Amino acid sequence: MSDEIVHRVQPAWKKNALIDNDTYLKWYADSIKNPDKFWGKHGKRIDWFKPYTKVKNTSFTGKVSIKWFEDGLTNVSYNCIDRHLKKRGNQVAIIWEGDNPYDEKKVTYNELHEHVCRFANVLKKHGVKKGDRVTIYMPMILEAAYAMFACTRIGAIHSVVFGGFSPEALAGRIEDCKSHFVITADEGLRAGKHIPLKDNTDKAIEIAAKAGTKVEKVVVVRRTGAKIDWVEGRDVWHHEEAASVKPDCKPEKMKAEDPLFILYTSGSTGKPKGVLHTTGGYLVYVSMTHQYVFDYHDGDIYWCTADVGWVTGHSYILYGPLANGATTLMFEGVPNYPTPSRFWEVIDKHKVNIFYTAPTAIRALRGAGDEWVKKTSRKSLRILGSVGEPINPEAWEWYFNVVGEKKCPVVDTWWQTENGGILIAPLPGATDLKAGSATRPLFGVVPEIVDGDGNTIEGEGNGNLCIKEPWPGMMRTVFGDHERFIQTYFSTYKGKYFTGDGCRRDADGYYWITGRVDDVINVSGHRMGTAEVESALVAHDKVSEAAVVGYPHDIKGQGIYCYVTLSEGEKPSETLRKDLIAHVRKEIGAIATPDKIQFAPALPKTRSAKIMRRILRKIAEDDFGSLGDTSTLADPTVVDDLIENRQNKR
Ligand code: 6R9
Repeated sequence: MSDEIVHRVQPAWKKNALIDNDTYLKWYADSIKNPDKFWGKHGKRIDWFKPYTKVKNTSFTGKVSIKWFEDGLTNVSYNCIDRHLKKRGNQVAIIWEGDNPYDEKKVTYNELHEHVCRFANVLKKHGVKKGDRVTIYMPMILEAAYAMFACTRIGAIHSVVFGGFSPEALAGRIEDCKSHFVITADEGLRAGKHIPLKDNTDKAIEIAAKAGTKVEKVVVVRRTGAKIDWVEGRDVWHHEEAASVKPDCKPEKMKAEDPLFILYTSGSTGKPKGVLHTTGGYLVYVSMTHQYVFDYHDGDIYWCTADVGWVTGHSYILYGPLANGATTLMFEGVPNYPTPSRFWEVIDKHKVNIFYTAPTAIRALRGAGDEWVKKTSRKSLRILGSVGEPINPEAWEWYFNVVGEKKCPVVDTWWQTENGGILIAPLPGATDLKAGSATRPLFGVVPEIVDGDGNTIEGEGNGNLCIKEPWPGMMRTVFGDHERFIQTYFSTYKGKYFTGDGCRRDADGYYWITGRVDDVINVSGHRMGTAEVESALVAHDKVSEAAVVGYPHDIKGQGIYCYVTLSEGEKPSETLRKDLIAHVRKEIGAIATPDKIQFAPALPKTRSAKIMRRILRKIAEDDFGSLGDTSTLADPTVVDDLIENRQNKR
């Protein structure tokens, strides 16, 4: 594109950079030519109890099987904690910054070791065994990190559920992986507001029990001291239990392909999928990408603003950085509390060098005005990162010019829950930047752009993004449903992993992600299946049918637009609209709050009764001049009513 803005690598970025452009090109070529040799070498960046002799054993066809380092034995908790103790026992591992700006804690690697060992022993004491699923429903507090590491230490599989999800959503996730253990807190705290996590957990456990999954133990961390209900024999206090067990716990020797964690994510159909990641390949991949994408050097203070409930929190708050012996910052609060200066104040307070956040936050803070940024120093900053959704060039430029004062490279990192770690991103000392492009693939990643008919597009072009070759950090299966894994990711284009994203490759070989091409929407960086919102709506007794689409939203990236057809005899009203919004929040959580609800007497359908979403998207975008062919509709007149009553009139 002619209007693209290029920012060349500055001499200062190159000076101490780990990777320059020649190295990138050479390593990339090596990684593609001989993956066994390349990963055989880089697999040694983590410690192994028993070294691997096999590196790669993978197939993207047939039953799809992905194994890396399969005969090696290792442990994630050992690699992220124990192996650093000799050299950096007294170095701060995690800086915790509370919701309240006066709350902070610093935990050294020695202290982290003891906290994690105690937590692991608490889990063992209450019957958690290797391979068991443990659901973690926590606010952004240190104990969330201890709990995750404790699971990895004893070989239990954690399933972290974002604290913003509703009891119903939590129950579904407990049930799906048959998790008999839950770790939670009395309450969470965000922007001064209290989130009733234990109360939600109690409700979720009841729902899961009705569906046949019995939760046996709940470990409760005290965060706010709020009054909560207590089930004797089932609920235990973390602080009491942790004080009662030994401060040491031997890490379990895990096979490289033993499951590490499950993380539920939304797709275009059905319930959220339990994405399963395993041990060895995942840790090699996240530690390597953390080091090179953020040009991480010993001593850097690193801050990723994600929540541990999302994959970014797993890979780039905890596992990647701590595998590298970093100091990582964990933030309980939100970007605009108490004021829109919060991020920049935290950066100054803790001398943050590397800062990684989401476009939705960047857009919101840009909207709040430059003065909130300019009153802070930010002189410690060296690298800025972005993740979660496409970053529009205006937001990118603001991040670069105003936040980074033209001195810090912006690394726009494209990847997905399924990927484990970053797949496409610039390297600070190597890659010229273009605002809005995730630039080039990382080592071992072979992107392929495919058209609607499955033909590969070479060179410049636009289409659907696939990945042709396996990489060590990728998911291995959908928990409990390998067939769904094959169907979802490997059946659209045979032998290729299909990402669900659209993408353009420019003349320089740079990748520009254009957003999802399926029925997944991205609201403030949170991934949501439109089908999930639809099924929440039709679960309401006054709704007979619903269709949900995304529309462009200045701050959130996409907003949620719902077309709702009411049951016979029901009448549209403001009260019902509010009721439906509350209903969706209850079923899924606040992140799924509908932005617009349009009562529609009928939805546009083809003669084979398929809802024509293309038309609904256009109307939601207030772009009904270009509806395209409507002649295949069973009843073309429904469209007139939809246009007439559209909610996004300009
Ligand atoms: C890590 C994460 C994945 C979806 C992905 C894509 C979008 C993420 C992006 C991006 C453009 C980026 N996405 N990073 N789009 N540029 N740098 O966000 O995982 O929650 O699974 O979402 O997010 O659409 O397919 P996840």
